[in-house]
Amino acid sequence: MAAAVGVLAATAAIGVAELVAAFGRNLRNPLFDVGDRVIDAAPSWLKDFAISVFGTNDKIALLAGISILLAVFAATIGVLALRRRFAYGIGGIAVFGLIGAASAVAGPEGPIAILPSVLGSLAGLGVLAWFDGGLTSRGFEEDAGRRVFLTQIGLGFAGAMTAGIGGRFLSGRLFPVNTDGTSLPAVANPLPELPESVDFGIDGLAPFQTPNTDFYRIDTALSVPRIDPSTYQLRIHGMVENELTLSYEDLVRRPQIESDITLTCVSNEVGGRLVGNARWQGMPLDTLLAEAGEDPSADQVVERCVDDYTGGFPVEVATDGRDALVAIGMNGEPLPLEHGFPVRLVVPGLYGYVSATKWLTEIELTTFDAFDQYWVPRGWAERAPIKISSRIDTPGAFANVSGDVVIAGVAWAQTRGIESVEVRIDDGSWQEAELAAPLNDTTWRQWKLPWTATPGRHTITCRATDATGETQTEQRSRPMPDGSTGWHSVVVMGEAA
Ligand SMILES: Nc1nc2c(c(=O)[nH]1)N[C@H]1C(S)=C(S)[C@@H](COP(=O)(O)O)O[C@H]1N2
Ligand SMILES: [Mo]
Repeated sequence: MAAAVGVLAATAAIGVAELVAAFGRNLRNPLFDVGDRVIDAAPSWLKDFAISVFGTNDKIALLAGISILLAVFAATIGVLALRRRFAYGIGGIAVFGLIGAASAVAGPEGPIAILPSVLGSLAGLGVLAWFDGGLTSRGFEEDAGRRVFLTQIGLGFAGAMTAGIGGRFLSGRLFPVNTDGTSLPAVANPLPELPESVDFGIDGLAPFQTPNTDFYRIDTALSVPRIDPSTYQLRIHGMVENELTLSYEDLVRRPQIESDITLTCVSNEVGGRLVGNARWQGMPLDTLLAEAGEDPSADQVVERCVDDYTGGFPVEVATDGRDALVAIGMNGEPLPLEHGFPVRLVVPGLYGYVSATKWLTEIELTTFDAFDQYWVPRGWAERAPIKISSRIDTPGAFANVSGDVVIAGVAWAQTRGIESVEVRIDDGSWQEAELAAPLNDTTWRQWKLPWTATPGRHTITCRATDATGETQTEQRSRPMPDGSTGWHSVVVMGEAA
């Protein structure tokens, strides 16, 4: 029973912290704050593992893991405090409060950021004190005492959950980030509408353009950064002649272009879904760099973000004519909060971790010798061009198939373009798939192949060749350190037609 009191104390602490956090623009629940630091400190094999096992649910898994650990600690503290000495309870809660406060105080809000941790800890202590002594004096062994206790615990949990859920509900409502009121400026030379020929429109096949709400999301931020566009600034500095500082208004007023670019995460496993295609709007990075006047001895563009994430990629990639964009729009809308509002970078042909930085605040010209971006010390490659890849979308794994079916999928080799895709049934010969029309060399291409399924179990395999003539290697490799390789296969069950 003392254990239940401990867990209730922790729940109350987190619930109150969440509620308090709702009352400041940059205040955060210490659980998220500490979680972010755990993510930053975690060894890369663990992150790699988390992404490969839980995919884009990796954060939910982390939070669940933290919650279970916390519950065990809380139960122990409860037992120690109520059965041994109350001082253990004070000590235990103080440790958590201090960890929360310490990790918060480094943030943009300054000292006031410890408020959620402090008030949360006090709530936890309050719960412990309330039950301290009461357990024994009220005679838990008697039915009446037990009923009172269980009622109080039940009410306590209800109260703590209400505070937490209320806080969640209020957060972002008290201090809304006005993305709706932000409208995209017109583009002088808008791209024509996407031709129908790029999309076969097959059920189960990823659409050519990924809707914003379906776009994969990968980042190390547990709670989405909320940047007010009215105070936003982008600084371009480092090895440049004239440092530039641009407000969101400044960026919006500059000439805009649109570009269709397929983004890919380096953590994408063979057959994985960490890839999506959008029409991005923004300004070309090379014109901004030219305006700043880059020092020719700089060889790395480093990006810094509000969540302390950093990216880094070769200067020549920014200036070789591809559409590297300081982007403010995605599929005709301002960037969604999860995808970097108000400003991010999108660079065709490079995996997202080095280039597609969200919530961007600084672009710094430097050298590869002088700086390693976020993932490099964690074992990922410094240079990260996207590898040629192809995926079977339909039929799905272990689908029952019969008669005439269409095998279809997508293939990508950004900045080279896809030349052909071949498909093999079991150990048969490679058959050339039909490709949807190419749009440009920075987007993926759909492919399809009709097939008459025969009874029994079949393995379907695909492989792509890019416009330089390179074919995907059969050799399987893990995403670490510079992207997965290998052919994607699915097993299907043929039934008599
Ligand atoms: N600020 C910030 N930007 C980031 C990241 C991050 O953790 N923080 N992750 C990168 C990674 S690994 C990828 S694959 C892309 C994914 O962009 P998306 O979430 O819009 O699909 O964002 C990149 N930009
Ligand atoms: Mo990524």
